[in-house]
Amino acid sequence: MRFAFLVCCLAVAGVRTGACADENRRPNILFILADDLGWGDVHANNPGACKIPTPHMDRVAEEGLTLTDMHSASAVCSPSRYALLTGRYSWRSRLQRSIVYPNMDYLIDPDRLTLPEMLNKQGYYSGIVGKWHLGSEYDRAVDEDLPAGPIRDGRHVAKGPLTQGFDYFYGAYTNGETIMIENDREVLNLPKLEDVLPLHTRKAVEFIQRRGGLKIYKRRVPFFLFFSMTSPHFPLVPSEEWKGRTGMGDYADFVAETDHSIGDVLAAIEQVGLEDETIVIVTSDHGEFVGDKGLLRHGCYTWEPVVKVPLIFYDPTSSNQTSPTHTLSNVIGLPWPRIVMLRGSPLAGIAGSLSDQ
Ligand SMILES: [Ca+2]
Repeated sequence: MRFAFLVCCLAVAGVRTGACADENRRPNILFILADDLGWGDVHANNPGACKIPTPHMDRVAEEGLTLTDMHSASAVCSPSRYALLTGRYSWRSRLQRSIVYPNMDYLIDPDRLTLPEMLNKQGYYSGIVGKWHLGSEYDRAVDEDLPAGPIRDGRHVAKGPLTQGFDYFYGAYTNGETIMIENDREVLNLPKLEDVLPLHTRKAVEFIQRRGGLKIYKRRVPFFLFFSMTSPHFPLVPSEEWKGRTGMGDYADFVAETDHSIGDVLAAIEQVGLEDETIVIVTSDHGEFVGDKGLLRHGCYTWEPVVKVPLIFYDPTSSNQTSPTHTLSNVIGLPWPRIVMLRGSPLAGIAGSLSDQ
């Protein structure tokens, strides 16, 4: 299969190869992936019915491009994320159903080309902050020496995001996890799940501040930040500041807090002066899990609300954006040629560097 996702991400990023390459024009890429965020729960997508305030995503949608008929590669987390990072449907891997559980092996073949590896070859510095959910080398669930309580100082993680092309990782391996890992070591055990989203947001902001603070990198080493959020996935754990704020229950509060976190990260981009050279993509690994009326009945099945996802795209380096776009699309590849066409980026110039997956 054509490695469509990577083709298009590079093209979206305006990456060019060969003698005409212009190092200084490569934009940063801020890729924000919510977790189980329903298409209709972004106010800009559904203004007639959505009562949840999402002003930050709405602002990106207003200034950029929205794709209104976008679908995920799967109805659950791990296979969708596998597809995003490899440009390959999960059923081509050994994961034929469900997700990666703690007692399962690491999913991505170490030899398989990933999105951050491709971008790194083009000169990008790649970071992931938040959720991984594609397996790790060790397993606390079956290893009695790895209790779920206090962390083991400096516990080493043999396989994870750093072995798949990311230069930096801060986050957790899955939802409901309070143990944080920085790069390849456990560093913190949070007291409660409500602290996870605020912490990940702060770490994403710090990543941007570090990149923005390095003037030489700002000019010559663009970054790819994959802000892989754990929200608004179940368990619904809005922080104390947000609990009860919408008056519509924990799910609405958690979506509102998710939007607020996205706002913090966007503000960080502006604070370090990178807003004119950073592409922003906001989407979700799949659609709603909770379902209407707060019932846990939709999740995991290929019903439309579960596979239809929001996708908002903002490219400050392009003046050729229109919104919205209603073409039927899938995040594994189909939308990117459309975006490329809208940007006018030369797809042919990078085709030779791609692999069939
Ligand atoms: Ca998910």
